[in-house]
Amino acid sequence: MRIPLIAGNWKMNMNHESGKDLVRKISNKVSASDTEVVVCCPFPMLLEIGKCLSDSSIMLGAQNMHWENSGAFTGEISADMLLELGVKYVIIGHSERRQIFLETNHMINLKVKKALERQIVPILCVGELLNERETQQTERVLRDQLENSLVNITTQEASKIVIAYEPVWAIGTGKTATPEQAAETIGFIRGWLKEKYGETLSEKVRILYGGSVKPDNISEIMESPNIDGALVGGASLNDEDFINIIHFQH
Ligand code: G2H
Repeated sequence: MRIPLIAGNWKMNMNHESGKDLVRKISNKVSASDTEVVVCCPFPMLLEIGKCLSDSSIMLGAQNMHWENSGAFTGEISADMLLELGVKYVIIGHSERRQIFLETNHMINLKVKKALERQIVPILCVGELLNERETQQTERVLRDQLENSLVNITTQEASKIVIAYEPVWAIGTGKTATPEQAAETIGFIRGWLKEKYGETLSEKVRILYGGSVKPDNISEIMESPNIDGALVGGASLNDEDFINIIHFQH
């Protein structure tokens, strides 16, 4: 059985005060339940947000990390630095990192490997651009991203990964993939996992949907048995919206 996961991605939003206020409100309403909840806040807030979450079942996540342990990498953050702050999850290869900061599948692969080595759960993001979907290249693009981001990742390591399918054209645009598109594409990803790592592994890995997830579309997205949760951007910045997404099944 895969435990559902709802992860909030604050991106470059909030400050210490608004962030602490938000997580206090969320943790008051979210008890340890059958859904895991992660809050991925900006680096400078990890310490304080982590303290606010210390008595809660909500886990702390980061939005990126570097693959080296230490060294001359100005502006970068290592896995060990994240561990010191209590980080349990890290988003890797978000489309904004791929597109704006030109991260390649090779860099993403190194990050996934390092996160796994340090026992931080990587949330590996994959997804196609609008023109790729319109020209029927979605599966080719996803296969390429998955194959190259998971080079040298063993079956045992792969069982720890979370994959987030985020169609780039649905991110922050208010457009959501239809439940059928999300289910079909996530079904393809699970099929790829089965081909590469076997059926047992493919049934273990959690696959999330991301892209304009809101309280009013989460139930239909989660109808597919292949979809194990959501990576939520904009709606994770509002306590009521995020709580309603977490509690969607009730
Ligand atoms: C996709 C998502 C969270 P939003 O980036 O990763 O953001 O929900 O705002 O589309």
